[in-house]
Amino acid sequence: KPIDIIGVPFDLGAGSRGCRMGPDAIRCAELIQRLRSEGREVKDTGDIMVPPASSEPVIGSAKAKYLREIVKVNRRLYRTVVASIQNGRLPLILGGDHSIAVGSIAGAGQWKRIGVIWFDAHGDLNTIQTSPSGNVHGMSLAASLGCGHHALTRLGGNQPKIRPEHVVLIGTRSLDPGEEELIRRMGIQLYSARDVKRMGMEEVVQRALAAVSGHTDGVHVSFDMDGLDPSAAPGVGTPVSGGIRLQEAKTAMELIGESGTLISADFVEVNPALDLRNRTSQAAVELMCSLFRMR
Ligand code: DIR
Ligand code: MN
Ligand code: MN
Ligand code: MN
Repeated sequence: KPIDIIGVPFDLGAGSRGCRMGPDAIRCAELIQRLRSEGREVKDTGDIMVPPASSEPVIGSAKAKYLREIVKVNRRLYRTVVASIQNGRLPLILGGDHSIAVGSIAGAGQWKRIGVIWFDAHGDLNTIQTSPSGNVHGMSLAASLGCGHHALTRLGGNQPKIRPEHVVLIGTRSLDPGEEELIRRMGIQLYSARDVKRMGMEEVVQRALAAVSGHTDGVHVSFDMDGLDPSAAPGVGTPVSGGIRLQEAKTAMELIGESGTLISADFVEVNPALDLRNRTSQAAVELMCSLFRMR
């Protein structure tokens, strides 16, 4: 399928500013040229419009910073992703912080039953009740599962956008107590960074694909660059040591690409203001080339 690049220059869901520059930094790492030299047809659709920050991050009592802005961006992204898929194309979303996965997953799941593979150091399974920070990028996977503030869970329809048995986390190594609880309660499959070291990425991805693509129409990949070890991806807002190696992640992308199940993908949390010579964008481009390699 031809690829639609969709930039989302938005960082109000994160605790630190700067990943709004992610889409352009990834373009500067020659994403389009590299995907074309992999033989893919690519259209850069540009960036979606993002609202400015209100003066107060928290309005009312809901403990979710910039919730209004986040809902606005995600509604636009949701519509853009739906249109791209309806046109027979494959949306490739460039973040931006991970709160935008709410819109991309709602869009990808609009007509299809999707599974999700979520690469991240974190779970992003907090709700306004459990979040220690109030940052919505730590709540987006929970919202897609139907848990959390209704402004997020009802975006693109009232139903949960994904089922817990069709979600797999990979690379996890920093979970809050409320997230652990949700994982246990919903029975979500998780392969920590240590599990990847112990079992090998091939085994992990085979198991993940079996879970997410068995009873679904296809797979959405959501890749938080902090899932990688900080030595490979230093330009992220919340680095955690002991992450997965770039080569391991490329293997994962190749296996998912080869499976032929991909519906859409997002690559998020690239923060050029914290990066070293755009290394994190370069790593993201390597991963996308592996995912979209023609076979
Ligand atoms: C933390 C950090 N669990 C939170 N989450 C991050 O604020 O909810 N997710 N950084 O990517
Ligand atoms: Mn993360
Ligand atoms: Mn199933
Ligand atoms: Mn994340």
